[in-house]
Amino acid sequence: MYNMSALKLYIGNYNYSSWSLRPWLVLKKSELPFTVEVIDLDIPGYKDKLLALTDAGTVPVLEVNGERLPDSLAISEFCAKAVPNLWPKDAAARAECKRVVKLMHEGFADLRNEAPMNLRRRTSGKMPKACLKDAQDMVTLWDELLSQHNGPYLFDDWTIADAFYTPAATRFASYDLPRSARSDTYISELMSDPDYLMWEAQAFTETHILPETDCVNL
Ligand SMILES: N[C@@H](CCC(=O)N[C@@H](CS)C(=O)NCC(=O)O)C(=O)O
Repeated sequence: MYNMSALKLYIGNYNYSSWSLRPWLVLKKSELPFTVEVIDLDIPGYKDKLLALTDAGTVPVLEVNGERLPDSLAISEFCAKAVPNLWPKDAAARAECKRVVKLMHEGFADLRNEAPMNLRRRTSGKMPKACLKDAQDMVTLWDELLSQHNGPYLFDDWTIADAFYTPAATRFASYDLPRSARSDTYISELMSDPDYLMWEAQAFTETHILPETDCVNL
């Protein structure tokens, strides 16, 4: 049995590290106690620090009693094994939820690359076509799921899927990406979540700036 008081999550910058935000939200919702260590990304020597943590050379990393587990989805699965309710209870809904989490974990590359998470940013510049296509596909996915459930989340109650789509929701806000009224309500729900707001408050205090993602206009 794990000593749950010994969980430590290594994350990247609050403002930029979308992969870190996901398991951080899952850990908050799990109510498992954990501590956080920030590794400032993209400064000299950061990669060595990441590689000293795990061979993956990325954050997030969860330290559990001295063992280190990389990858946002693996960490989320770890939490879901420790506490109930992070996946839907119903087997069919759970399978569908895992499918859409996998979609986010592996896909929407153009949205991720062309509209990097940057919580401080607000712009309405023209976005590349491929990025708009990913955004449209995501809105279609959200609208389908929201119409099949009672909301406010993709599978009624909050699940790991909502953690995985929260960084994407912030991109719609940062880059003013087109969305339906239903998806707009969902985005607002995710971005007014009290745990998300705690994370965002940290991002607003960070002083590290990546010029290529922080310029005022695209
Ligand atoms: N599949 C990994 C991706 C993790 C990832 O790419 N993290 C970024 C930060 S958001 C990173 O550590 N980048 C390090 C680098 O660019 O060298 C996950 O789900 O955790």
